[in-house]
Amino acid sequence: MNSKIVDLLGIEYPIFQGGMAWIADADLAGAVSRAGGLGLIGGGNAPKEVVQEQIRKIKATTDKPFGVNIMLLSPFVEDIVDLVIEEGVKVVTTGAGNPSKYMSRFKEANIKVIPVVPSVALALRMEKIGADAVVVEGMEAGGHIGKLTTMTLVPQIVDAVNIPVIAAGGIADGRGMAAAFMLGAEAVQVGTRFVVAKESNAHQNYKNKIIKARDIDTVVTSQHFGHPVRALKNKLTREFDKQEKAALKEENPDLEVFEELGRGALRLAVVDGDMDNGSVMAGQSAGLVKKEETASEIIQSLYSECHEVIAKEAKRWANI
Ligand code: TUI
Repeated sequence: MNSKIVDLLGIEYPIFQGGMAWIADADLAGAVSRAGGLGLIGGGNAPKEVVQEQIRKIKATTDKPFGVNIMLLSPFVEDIVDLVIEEGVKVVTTGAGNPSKYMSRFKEANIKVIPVVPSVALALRMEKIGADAVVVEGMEAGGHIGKLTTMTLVPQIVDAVNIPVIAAGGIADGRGMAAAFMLGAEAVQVGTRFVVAKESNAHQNYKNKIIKARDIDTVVTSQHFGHPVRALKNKLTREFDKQEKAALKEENPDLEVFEELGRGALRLAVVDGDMDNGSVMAGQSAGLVKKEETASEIIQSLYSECHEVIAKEAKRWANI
């Protein structure tokens, strides 16, 4: 198959691994890149030295293209922008905000910039200021999300912009990947299925919780205050719900409660395996994720299933 994104980045398969904070380290991203996808190191809220170590580690294990995801709400965002330029990183994705003020520096450094966008307006703005492509992420995704679904947002952005679109949110197998291509995407980004990759250092409890998850097991917290986040239901999400219900009744709710609840919660789940008090971020596709596999097996399975279902469907339409 041909894909503008494969050509733009020099990768083999039109598959990105989501730049998930705490999870997307050099081991996972390196495995994805070596398998022919685009591995991304998730900057999250990590300080410069930590991300630098991961960048140096991935460079030591592969010559294939990789990228860094810059989480724009990070207190270290300025440092991480400096870092990707200093380290000669070739691809940057951004999330959780508008990267406009860094764009000229990225472009001067010849970095391919691929912002994650939750709306047509932001996609248009990103195209105007020189983004090379956009990741269009629907609210099926895990972690911090926008309001629209992948099914409705991808085609609207495909119609609005001329740069390539990478679809994200809800894609965990070849059927979802094929559907994204039908909507006009040039590539897909997959998060939740890569959390359970063999090379992923996420705590085994985290992986098991995703593998056990059913269709209805994710919830969105902080819908009304702060940043909406999709995660697997647990004691922490129930506590968020309780605090939200209380806050909705107040005239001047104390939003610090939400900051306090969220602080350190992702680390608690990913590193310590605390499935009660940790934030077990995962997308709605968790119900589709059934087993631990290598990154290479995941990419091969996505690609071959996608090919298979497209060929099968084309056959059904061939004589019409
Ligand atoms: O960023 C993500 N997913 C994330 S970030 C994260 S860390 C975090 N944890 C708790 C609260 C907040 C962050 C966990 N998961 N995905 C990409 C994404 N970007 N989703 C939504 C957006 C987004 C939202 C608003 C992108 C741009 C945007 O622009 C607003 C503006 O300023 O125009």
